Amino acid sequence: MTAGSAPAPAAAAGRSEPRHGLRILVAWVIASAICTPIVYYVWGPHLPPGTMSDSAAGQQWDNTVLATMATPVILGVWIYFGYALIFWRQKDGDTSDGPPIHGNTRIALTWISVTSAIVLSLAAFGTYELVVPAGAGAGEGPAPIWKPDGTTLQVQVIGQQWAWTFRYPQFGGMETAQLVIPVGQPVQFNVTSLDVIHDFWAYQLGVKADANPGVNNVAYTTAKRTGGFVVRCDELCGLWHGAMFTYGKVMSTSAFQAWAQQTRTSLAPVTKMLPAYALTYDPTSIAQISQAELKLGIGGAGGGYYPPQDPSQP
Ligand SMILES: [Cu+2]
Repeated sequence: MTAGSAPAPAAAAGRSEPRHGLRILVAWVIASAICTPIVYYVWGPHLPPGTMSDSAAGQQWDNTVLATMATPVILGVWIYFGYALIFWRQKDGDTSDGPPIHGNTRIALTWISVTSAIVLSLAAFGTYELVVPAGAGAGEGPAPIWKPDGTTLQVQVIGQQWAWTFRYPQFGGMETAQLVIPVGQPVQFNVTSLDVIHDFWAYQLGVKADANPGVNNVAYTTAKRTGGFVVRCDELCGLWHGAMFTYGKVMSTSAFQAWAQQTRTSLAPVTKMLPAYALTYDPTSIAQISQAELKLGIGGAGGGYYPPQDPSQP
């Protein structure tokens, strides 16, 4: 309450101001030593998008590194802010300005070198992570520079308002509403659209590639374990954009082969009517096919372009 009790001797002494910088530094070092390993080891393995594929695992690793590097930075801001709130509060009745501070070369140099080191190392890390994991699960356009080793299973992803279909050129060009891939084999997604701009997002696989009409956009991934994953459209594409999702499956190699052969056989009559497999399609000719399918009484009410579902399939 009384203005003079504690600060008076300090003010009188002039130099006995506590070493604020050292206090903040000690608090920051202790907090960082505790929190940074927690972020890396405890939070990191739970960061999205998980580890279902190599591209997903790569993205999780990126997120873990970024979160770990951000931890001391955020703690520095918070601790400085908290310290300032507690110890540098304006005293009651004190309406004077603080002293002008300028020309602290040590602080300026430290600030410039530390922030430069952080930003440049992140730029190097980001570039390396784009190149080395061979595609990182993102669409690389029609002529990818970085490709995975080994034989790839090719799956064409076709977006249209408002559904995804998938063509398998290595299985006779069949087109199905089911996305099934084998575990352990590199998959090459060739992503395109028949109408507006969509975005193919297989979340748990860490694959995300724009689906543009007239464009073949290539993305790679290799699934690391079997199971289901979600496929969404991630580009606002019209009235039913929010309903444009489906579920995909990663199967064992033998189960995938069995599924693919069976589907190829059951879809054979429809496959014959489809346009030949191509990297992009002319939507005007597809509309004619759709009408022809309707006349023949095959295909669904949603435009007739979708192959009928095999009810024995899950
Ligand atoms: Cu869409």
